[in-house]
Amino acid sequence: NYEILKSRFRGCLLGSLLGDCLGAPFEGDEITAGEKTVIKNYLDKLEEPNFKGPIKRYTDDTAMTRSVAKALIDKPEPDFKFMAKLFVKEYFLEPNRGYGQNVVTVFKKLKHNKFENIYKPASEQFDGSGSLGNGGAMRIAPIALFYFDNYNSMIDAATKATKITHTNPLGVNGALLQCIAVQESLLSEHEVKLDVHNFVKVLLHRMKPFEYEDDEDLDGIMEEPYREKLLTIQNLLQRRYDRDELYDEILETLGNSISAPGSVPTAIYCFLRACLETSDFKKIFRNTVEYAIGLGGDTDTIASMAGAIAGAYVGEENLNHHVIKHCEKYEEMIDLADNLLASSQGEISNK
Ligand code: F2R
Ligand code: MG
Ligand code: MG
Ligand code: MG
Repeated sequence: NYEILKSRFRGCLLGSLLGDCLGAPFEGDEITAGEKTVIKNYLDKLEEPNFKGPIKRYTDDTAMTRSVAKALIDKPEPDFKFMAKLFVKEYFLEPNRGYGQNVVTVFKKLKHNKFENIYKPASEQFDGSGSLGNGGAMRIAPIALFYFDNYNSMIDAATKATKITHTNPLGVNGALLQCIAVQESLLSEHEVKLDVHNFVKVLLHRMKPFEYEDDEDLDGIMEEPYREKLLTIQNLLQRRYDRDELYDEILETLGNSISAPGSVPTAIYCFLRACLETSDFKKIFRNTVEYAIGLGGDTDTIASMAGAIAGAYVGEENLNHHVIKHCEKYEEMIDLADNLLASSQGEISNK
């Protein structure tokens, strides 16, 4: 159904934007119990219809997500050189969006070498091991949307889009896991309560081939880090908790870092935890984002990834529109979502 998909596409991209804009002020923070109340009050305030405040700026997470979406809209037969050019163009237009030092090296090399080999600069990062940062995962949502009805093409495109900056298997597989999670949540029906345990089972099953394939590359490191983390999520979800119980354990086992393995499973957990707590869709979205920011560390990115997953599930109408209006360029995000849907249905070949 087109209207349902439209709502889910919008929910996903707005959720991603909202998580980035609202999480960004806390990036790098260690969050104390007192600060959790500050975050709650901050979100409550933004939900007030008449609250006026400065526009919440987005960061690199959204800048790159927008480029991925634009690339797919303009070139529905995917063109990853074009995507790389959009990343670089966007960076040089607005370098002060909170990009990491290392990824900037990739952008400069791509430009310097005139995009001759779009995967070479990334493969040279970190002494040739490639980046395992979460920069691939943080921008992947538009690929999950565009290829919502074509799993194999989605995996292929997600891999190629990620390798422009992140070639380490942990960086790539983190982006794949986030992509799969967004697609799974997009396609989950509203008629029955989301089965969180089955959701994790699906992810475990889908990640298997990628982690086996990478065994040799990961020589000496944990062989199936993402599947191990998914098992941890399963365990955490099965245990009784109240709001703050398990907090330290989540930080210890899932993490809140700038690395893909230390943030993608955490984002997924934030969403599933919220689904366990309530069946009110509005609360699922709000609680997902609030919990993600409350974990501290890479707050913009974890809240953005969690927001994309939650938004794809609950749909636009369950995001608070007063909050959305505080986020920079939210109208453009809605247009991107609509064009992405039209483009994925073959309705516009060029826009
Ligand atoms: N860059 C940031 N945030 C830090 C900026 C400081 C902050 N504003 C503050 O002062 O509070 N945010 C944005 O970057 C993250 C995405 O990063 P990306 O694009 O993956 O970058 P990079 O540099 O490739 O990787 C991130 C770090 O991971 C470690 N790392 C990666 N690969 C490694 C390897 N093979 N070996 C060892 N370490 C590796 C490095 O420390 C990298 O710097 C998002 O949070 C986005 O919001
Ligand atoms: Mg950022
Ligand atoms: Mg990098
Ligand atoms: Mg970040």
